[in-house]
Amino acid sequence: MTRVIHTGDTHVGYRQYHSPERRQDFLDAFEAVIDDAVSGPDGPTVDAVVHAGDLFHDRRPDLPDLLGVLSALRRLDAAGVPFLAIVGNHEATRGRQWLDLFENLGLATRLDGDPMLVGDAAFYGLDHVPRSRRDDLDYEFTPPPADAEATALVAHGLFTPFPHADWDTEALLDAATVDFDAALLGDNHVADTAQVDDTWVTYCGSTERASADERDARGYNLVEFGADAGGDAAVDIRRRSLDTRPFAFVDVELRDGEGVERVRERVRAYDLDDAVAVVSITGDGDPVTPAAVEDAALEEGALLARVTDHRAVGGDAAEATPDVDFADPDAAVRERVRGMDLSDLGRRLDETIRDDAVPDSNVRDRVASAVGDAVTAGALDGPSPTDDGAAESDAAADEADGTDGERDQVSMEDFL
Ligand SMILES: [Mn+2]
Repeated sequence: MTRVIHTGDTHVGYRQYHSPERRQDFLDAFEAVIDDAVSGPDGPTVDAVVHAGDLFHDRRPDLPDLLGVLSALRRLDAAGVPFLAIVGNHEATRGRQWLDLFENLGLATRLDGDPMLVGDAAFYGLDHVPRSRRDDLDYEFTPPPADAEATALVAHGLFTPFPHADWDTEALLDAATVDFDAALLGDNHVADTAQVDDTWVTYCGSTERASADERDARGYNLVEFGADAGGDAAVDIRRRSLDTRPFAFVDVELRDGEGVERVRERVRAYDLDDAVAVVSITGDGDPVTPAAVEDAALEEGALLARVTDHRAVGGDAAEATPDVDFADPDAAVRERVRGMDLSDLGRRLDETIRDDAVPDSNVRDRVASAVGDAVTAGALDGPSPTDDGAAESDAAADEADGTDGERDQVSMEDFL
């Protein structure tokens, strides 16, 4: 029998609501998972920790986050528990990945089309692949060793039959040259499990709330691979919850004549000690100043408050406005953009332009490089943008030296 922790979507380095405490929370959640892996009464509780992508929130994590992850991986390594991982969409770069650095240090194994045997289960990996390049995938995997009793594919993307899916699991499993017993997935932050034909397909969920609609308790999967009485592979998937930052979801429906005092009263009814207060206002009533609501939450001991007014502005006749997130408009925009049908290139450009960590002076180069990259990948039709030679030469240079083209930022290459 082989027993693993299946985790993912850790998003270490995410400074949610611009809060340094929240940023620490994401690293703490990763450490809590590692704690659970190494600290059974008789040593490690599992044979491996499997990470399904988005370990980091960003391609260029800051040093404290890197060092935090490194030290957690060292603890795992010292306990003799392998860390098997793939690359998610948040951390994907062209060229080398942080995961390659960890592998280089002997602290991780990057899963791919070749089997990685742990106990009697063989693990394979499929990094996140943008939609535009999926048609080229052949899903060819090296057959498992004869003594493997079970096979699992670790993949990052939005797979059917779960919500927001754009990647057909059934088609993937049909095309795959290995008959997988389980698919351990990342990307969708909602934990869920289903069966597709004979394969168990499961999302482990995120380990901290990366957005305010992640209301359920956070956690990870504990997955056991064994053989049933008939000798066929048996897969057992259980949820384990994590003790994360408390969130208080305060939903207030205002009636005519009610206003900020009613909202403040509702906020005060919650235990907000060190909590993130997520206040949502619907209904009618008077205009509400978010700052006045935030003050009430902070007086109750909340770490921070986020107030969203879902009501129409400008009277009954006005159309409902998009939800505005006063505490973190950037996150609100990101959520909406994610819901739109943008091409991968569009999304990359949007990320680049929006990313605070990219100095303004670098945006032009990065956009040019992203466009050049898309041209190289054949994602765009028509002639290449020859009016901007930088695009192609940048991309070509990056291909050649395997860097991300940003030597003035902390880069993985500085560590290799
Ligand atoms: Mn994610």
